[in-house]
Amino acid sequence: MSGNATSATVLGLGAMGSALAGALLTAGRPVTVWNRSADKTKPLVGRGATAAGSAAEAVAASELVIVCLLDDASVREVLKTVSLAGRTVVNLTNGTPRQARELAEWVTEQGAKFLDGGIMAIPPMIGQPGAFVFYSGPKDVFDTHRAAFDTFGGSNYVGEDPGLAALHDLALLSGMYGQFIGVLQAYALIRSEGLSAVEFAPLLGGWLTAMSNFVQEAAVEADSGDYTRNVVSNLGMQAAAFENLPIAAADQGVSSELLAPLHQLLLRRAADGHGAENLTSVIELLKK
Ligand code: FVH
Repeated sequence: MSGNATSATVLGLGAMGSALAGALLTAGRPVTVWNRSADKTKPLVGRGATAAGSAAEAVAASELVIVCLLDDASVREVLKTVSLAGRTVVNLTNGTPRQARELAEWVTEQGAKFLDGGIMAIPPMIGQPGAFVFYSGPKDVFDTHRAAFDTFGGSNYVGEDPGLAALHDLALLSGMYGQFIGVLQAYALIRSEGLSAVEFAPLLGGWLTAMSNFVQEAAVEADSGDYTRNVVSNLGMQAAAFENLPIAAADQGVSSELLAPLHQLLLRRAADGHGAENLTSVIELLKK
């Protein structure tokens, strides 16, 4: 095997792959990089990285191969051109649990070890406090390379099943996009009267913080399936109040399409006789 214990190869030098390679360089590790568009290797070469002429050459350079491409299809496309035997492939490309499990199986068949990961950071956060990455796959493989992973941010190992990192990643992103939906709708409503979103922002931030207990309270109910305890603001009341959101939006010339799915679920759950429960009981309608 070529390379040494502390070297790493990074396939994919988009915004995130470049940040990952940069963090490894900052930590003093020898790094070999490859990108489909070769010009993106230049800034990293300027910092000491070695640019490989092909993905195969890059994979040959290090036992540890970090993959950060656009999506599962691009990962498959690149990996099928290289020899993976004896390598450890760590896929930090965003994907689904099923994609991770299928890729794990294929990579293992090629004679390589595999971990999947989910990056919970934007590129400038890599190597900074607050960044963290989920990993799943064989624990001994995670332990072997943990020091390299820690250069990216916190390393959060979530289990042997390779699909679990993507599951955790997508669950957090679901929460994030749910919050983004609310923020976008709030600002569209405020702007419909020409008011300043910037001036309104502290009110919104404070309100979301005040409501953040919901995260923990809903978790307890989601686990137990009991939505009847400590009911303060019941679902029926909230379904009725929610009605005003699309009506007001229409009056203000604002679309309510971001709100419509939750509105429909609240109405269905209330019609099914669960109006006296907590709003969390909508989860029952999300289960298939
Ligand atoms: N950037 C972010 O905020 C998020 C944070 C959380 C994790 N995501 C995921 O990270 C993956 C990479 O994201 P990125 O930000 O680096 O994305 P781009 O800057 O668009 O770079 C894409 C790279 O993928 C290469 N690529 C695309 N298709 C192919 C292909 N068919 N064959 C080979 N390489 C391909 C592309 O190459 P090039 O266009 O420069 O030649 C870039 O290297 C991603 O899964 C995020 O969801 C980022």
